Amino acid sequence: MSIPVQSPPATPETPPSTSQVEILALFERPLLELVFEAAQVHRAHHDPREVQRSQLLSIKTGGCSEDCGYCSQSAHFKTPVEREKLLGVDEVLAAAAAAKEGGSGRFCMGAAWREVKDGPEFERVLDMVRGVRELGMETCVTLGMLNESQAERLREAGLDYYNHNLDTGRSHYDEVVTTHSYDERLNTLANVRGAGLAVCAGGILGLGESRAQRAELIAELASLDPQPESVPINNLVPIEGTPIGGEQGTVDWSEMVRTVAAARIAMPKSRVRLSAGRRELGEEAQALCFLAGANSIFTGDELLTTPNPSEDVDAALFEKLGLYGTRR
Ligand code: SAM
Ligand code: DTB
Ligand code: SF4
Repeated sequence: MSIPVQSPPATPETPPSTSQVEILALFERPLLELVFEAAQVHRAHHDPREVQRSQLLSIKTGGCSEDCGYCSQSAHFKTPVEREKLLGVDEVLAAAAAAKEGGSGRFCMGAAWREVKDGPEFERVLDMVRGVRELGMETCVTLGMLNESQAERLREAGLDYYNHNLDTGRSHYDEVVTTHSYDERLNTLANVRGAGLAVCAGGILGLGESRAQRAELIAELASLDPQPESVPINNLVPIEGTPIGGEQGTVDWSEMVRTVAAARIAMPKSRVRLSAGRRELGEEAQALCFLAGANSIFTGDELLTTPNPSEDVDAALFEKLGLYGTRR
């Protein structure tokens, strides 16, 4: 008798990790139950009235070689954003001084680069970091991918945080970007951590991802060891001319609240930043996000290329909610 030969199973999809399953279970809970649990975790690790404030500046705008499907600065899409060269150090330091005056404790400088290249422009960014440090502010940059020695040089210049987002779940990444990989993002985060810098890593909602892929993103961030000190959660700001901005729009406010809550429970000690998209969220949804554990925001009228609530609007909201802004 011949033994029937079994054909191998069809290539399985990567099974979800245990933590992804656990985090997805959080997303599936009744919203207010989830918010209550997240608020308890938040209170166990943080002063719930305190919200840290950072301010952004785009130091090099547009013309980026990458094709991130949501981004106003990609050279692949015709968007309203005009290209600008790398700013001068004096202009950046003037903006940082104004941000400090406005109550921000951290100044975050963003460049529309695929990666850092050694040379005069990187030297200029190092001078910006030194200058912002001398103003007594915390420093953060987001410059795309970087290698170990560049991370080391940034740390020596006085950099505190490096921002590099995973943006979405691994299984959705190729739908969003084709010019670099998820593993390249993780490799940069490893170089940042290896140089002793603090890690700022988060993502965006509204890229056409499923709820399971949102849970995948939070699980991936929470699995970084140590966990990121800072976790920005952005709601997509739809940009005219981009492939994602046109079609899919932003997610419902309740999904933003769920994601903040899941991030708070999975990363209890991190600062969870309610980042891009606050204008569209409105006061009530922001209030729920703060209750669910968001404890950091970007301040100032502009993010990188899009508007953000002005300082007086935020001050009125904080007053109403009994929150206070902190620099650290
Ligand atoms: N080029 C660098 C990089 O990609 O890491 C730094 C700048 S990039 C603009 C920084 C982050 O901003 C992105 O990773 C993404 O999470 C966020 N972002 C960009 N465009 C956005 C949009 N339209 N809505 C929400 N977040 C956005
Ligand atoms: C982050 O997570 N969000 C910020 C910062 N890190 C660099 C950027 C938001 C950009 C929003 C779209 C824009 O202004 O171009
Ligand atoms: Fe370039 Fe960053 Fe925009 Fe991607 S997100 S296109 S890497 S600036």
